[in-house]
Amino acid sequence: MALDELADWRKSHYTKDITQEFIDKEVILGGWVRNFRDLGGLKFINLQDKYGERQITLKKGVVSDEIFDKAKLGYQYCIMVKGKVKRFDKAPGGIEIIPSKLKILNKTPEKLPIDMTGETNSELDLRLNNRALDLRSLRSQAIFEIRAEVLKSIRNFLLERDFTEITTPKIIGSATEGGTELFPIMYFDKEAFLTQSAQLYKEQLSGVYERVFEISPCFRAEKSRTKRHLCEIFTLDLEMAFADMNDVLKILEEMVHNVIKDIRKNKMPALKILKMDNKTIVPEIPLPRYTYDEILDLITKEFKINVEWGEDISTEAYRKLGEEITGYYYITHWPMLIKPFYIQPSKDPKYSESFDLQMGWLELTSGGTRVHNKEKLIEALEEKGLNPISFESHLNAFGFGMPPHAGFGLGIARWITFLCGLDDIRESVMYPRTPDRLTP
Ligand code: AMO
Repeated sequence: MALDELADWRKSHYTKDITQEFIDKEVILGGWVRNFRDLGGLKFINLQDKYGERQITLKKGVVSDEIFDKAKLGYQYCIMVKGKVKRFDKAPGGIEIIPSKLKILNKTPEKLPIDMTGETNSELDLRLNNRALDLRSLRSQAIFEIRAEVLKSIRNFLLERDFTEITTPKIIGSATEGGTELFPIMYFDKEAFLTQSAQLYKEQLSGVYERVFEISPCFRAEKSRTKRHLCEIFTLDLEMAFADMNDVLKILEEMVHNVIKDIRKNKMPALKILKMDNKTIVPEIPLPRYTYDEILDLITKEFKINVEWGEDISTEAYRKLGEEITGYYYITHWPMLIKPFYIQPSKDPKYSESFDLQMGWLELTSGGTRVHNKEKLIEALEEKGLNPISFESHLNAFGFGMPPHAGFGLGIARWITFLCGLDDIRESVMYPRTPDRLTP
């Protein structure tokens, strides 16, 4: 079968635009065949575009024989339809389109590698292998609609509060988080690295624009094969000058509250597709706050899991913690021993002015008050076994009146995983990168 040309056809609307007000009007829709039924003298096509779907109805005798015979379609064929909008209560949205013309722009193999009708769940790796197709599914569409809403809501929230959106380099000359987990690259004839976080630059820019944020990719060369780790992550990095950890805790919990309110307000259909409409609840703020010591007490005394003071909390302990504390909460004042050089020690220097935002067992964010005194920052680097010379250009910025500042980094994919009720973080990223996955 020869394919049709696009020629001068253009969509008049998206499926979402076609409401009852369009009854008897002519429209041109374009998209993919999500489903079709052939009942002999009657054919139904579910045409799907980026926003949803509409039913195209072809009844022998009502539409021309030419178009009736042409409508031999396969799943995910790319089509355009010109037709009249009619009321039909049994169709989705109470509307059907009676076509006068049909263009078949592209075809698919008879058997698709994954189920696109939503009737069965294909295995995630198979879906990821065929991601451009999989992303058209209603489930994937719902996930990425929610992701878009989260990003929009974060931006609106921060821009309204005097934050400036910054962009910082992703190719760097030395480690930002100090030490391991860097991807080396060749930068002409020199070795360079992909950035692990916007940490150093956002700190420097807090000394310029006072309140800054960036939503950008960072790269973690960890060989962690878990359902919550990626090698290319996307983080919200925020930094505030003339502020300490308490100001950051406040702005972060307000932002979380606001984002979830926006999702509930604007993305209820997507939440329903994901069966998260009753589970995505706006948290009350202020969020509960626990110190590291309090959490350690709970883990060792109540759960009887052995964690030495000064150690990170194990996955097993986090899992148990998530059963006990189900919502969002902060863990503050971590041992300085396990925090990076840029974090400010507390009055008792065993502890630090740092925090994590947790959602049940999952860590979403870490942050804290930073060291802004240049001499102290040099000492802190040395204490962590890092060479201040490698950080020379960063340290320079601290010689020019760096204000006290604090901030956080939030893993967008981890948050989406939770908000959409996903089992595996890879589903929350369009093209995930893990130790085992570099394509598509
Ligand atoms: P951290 O390294 O804790 O802090 O990263 C911040 C947040 O990013 C997410 N995250 C990840 N998500 C998926 N896969 C990974 N491999 C991964 N690693 C981290 C987590 C985490 O909480 N510069 C500091 C932040 C700051 O202090 O401002 C930083 O990068 O959700």
